[in-house]
Amino acid sequence: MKISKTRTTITILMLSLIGAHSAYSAAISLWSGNGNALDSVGGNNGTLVGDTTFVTGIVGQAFSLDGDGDYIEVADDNTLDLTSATGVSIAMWINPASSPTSNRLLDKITAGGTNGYLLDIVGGKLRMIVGSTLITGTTTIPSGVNSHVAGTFDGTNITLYLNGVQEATAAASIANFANSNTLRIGADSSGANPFHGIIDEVQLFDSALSLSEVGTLVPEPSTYAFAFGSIVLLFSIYYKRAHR
Ligand SMILES: [Ca+2]
Ligand SMILES: [Ca+2]
Ligand SMILES: [Ca+2]
Repeated sequence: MKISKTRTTITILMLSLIGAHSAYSAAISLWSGNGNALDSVGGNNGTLVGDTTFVTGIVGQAFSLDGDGDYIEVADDNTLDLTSATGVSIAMWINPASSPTSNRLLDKITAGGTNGYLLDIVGGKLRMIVGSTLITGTTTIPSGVNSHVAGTFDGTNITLYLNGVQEATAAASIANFANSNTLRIGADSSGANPFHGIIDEVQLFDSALSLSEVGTLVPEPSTYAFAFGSIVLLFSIYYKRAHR
């Protein structure tokens, strides 16, 4: 009786961990940086520009950009022309090699224009632009540290998240939300404002992620390994006690 109850508890715990990922919104594109610039969920494969390369990242390998002419380029596609009807979310891991100042993270907007969306760093802080509205975070992004950054737009509001914590939110109005620009990771539409450092697991969604959905993207793999290890340890302790 005791072991059956324990097994039920363990099963629920493990299913919760698995379900934490599967029940949430799916990205339309994921550039994992695992040795190539391919989109592992959509058809929006990228190409490397400059001497962009790969290094050990947060999840497998990551894009490594030297801040001088390096970025990832993705051809325009209708699936990337997101609208206020669907919303948009951008999420990724970054680890700046030097103190970030003005650095594009993901860009699908004409530089200085109002026809798309971007997530970048300005004045060392996270920023998202959707159409004509911009919002800036409050925390200075550190260099040499993994930070998870995300920006969401639900058709009404833009919200920024740093490491799963909400940074800022503001109402946004969108006039024109589609363009023929190349999508770029690590530079703007003219190749300027380059990012210097590591970018990993870049995800683009055609919906607004919730706070809890952003939260599921944040734990680093070592955190999952620790959680899984803890459950296995607990199970073995309960199992041994039940069979004494
Ligand atoms: Ca990766
Ligand atoms: Ca370079
Ligand atoms: Ca287009």
